[in-house]
Amino acid sequence: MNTQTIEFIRPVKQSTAPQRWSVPDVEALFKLPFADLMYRAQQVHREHFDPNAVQLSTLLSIKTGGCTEDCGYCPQSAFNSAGVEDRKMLEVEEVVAAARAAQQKGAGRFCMGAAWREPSDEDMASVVEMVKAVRDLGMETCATLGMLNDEQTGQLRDAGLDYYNHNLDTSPEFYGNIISTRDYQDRLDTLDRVRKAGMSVCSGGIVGMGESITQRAGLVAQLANMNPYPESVPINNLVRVEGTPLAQTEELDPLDFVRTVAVARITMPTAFVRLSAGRQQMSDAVQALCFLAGANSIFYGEQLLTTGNPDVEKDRALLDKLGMYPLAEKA
Ligand code: SAM
Ligand code: DTB
Ligand code: SF4
Repeated sequence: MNTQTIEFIRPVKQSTAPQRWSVPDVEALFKLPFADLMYRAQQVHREHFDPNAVQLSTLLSIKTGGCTEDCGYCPQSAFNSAGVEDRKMLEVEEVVAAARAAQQKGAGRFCMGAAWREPSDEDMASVVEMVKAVRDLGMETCATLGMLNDEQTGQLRDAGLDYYNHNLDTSPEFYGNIISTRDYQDRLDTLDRVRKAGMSVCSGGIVGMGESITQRAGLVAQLANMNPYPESVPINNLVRVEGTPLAQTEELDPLDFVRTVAVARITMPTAFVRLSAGRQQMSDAVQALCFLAGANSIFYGEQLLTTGNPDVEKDRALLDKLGMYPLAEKA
């Protein structure tokens, strides 16, 4: 990378107007020398956040498996044979008990996930009760239930849902290699409805699915050019689950994952960038690099939806070792 390319990248601006990022601009960030990229990311991160505070979200699968969508990465798709046992929706009491336990362990946000293409009216009635009950505990609430219509976004907003998670997953160009049962535009439409209803948007993607750097840059550009960009951006490292079409995908170089976090931080300065799925397979050193790159949120608790996550003691030890602390526990 020569200095000409570095000059070509737009300087970080602090402005209320959204910054438009072209895919080549974002790709140029990906190709910066590692130290330059990390320095830029740290500068942006420190302008907007306490660099030692990390937001903790606990996930719960409220309805597992048997999903009608064909997402190539997902152990819960009925098209895949990952051996995930289908489970009907949990009862409100079970969800509240899990949320209370997560809160006692220090989680600030509780995210309820369901293996649906979209929720039915009956599903919505239960989810609304769950959201209200979790909110009554004093936790931030998040849900990820698939596509939503306007009525459903209104119901969730009225129940007090703080964040709705719906990932773009990858770039528009690579998307068709991974999913065929719904379009990229469907995802953008749901995010638009969530935004219009007045909830905060949580949207990110997965890296390590065999996409090119340009396609990885395409995902980040899509997210960063949303107006406004998401408040929360989960960056997932593909969990290669046996029985899914992506199980044999070549493992991503961990430094490329770190680069993705840094680029997300630079292009979405005020977003919480979450170091999401794939942490169980990551060394402490790589996770520390992700925090340096501007990640300031993690999934917390030994289970993601169907796959594992580091246990609470391990994460506490890591945060202690790095002199970091949960956002909710900040003095
Ligand atoms: N069914 C809903 C949907 O897809 O919108 C919500 C749940 S779905 C499991 C939420 C997200 O989890 C997906 O969009 C994807 O980004 C992520 N995910 C699923 N399987 C994954 C895997 N094996 N590795 C990394 N991320 C994964
Ligand atoms: C997100 O971006 N990652 C989470 C959450 N949003 C719902 C899900 C990760 C799932 C990993 C595979 C599994 O555990 O089934
Ligand atoms: Fe279903 Fe969501 Fe998994 Fe896709 S990612 S198969 S929509 S649970």
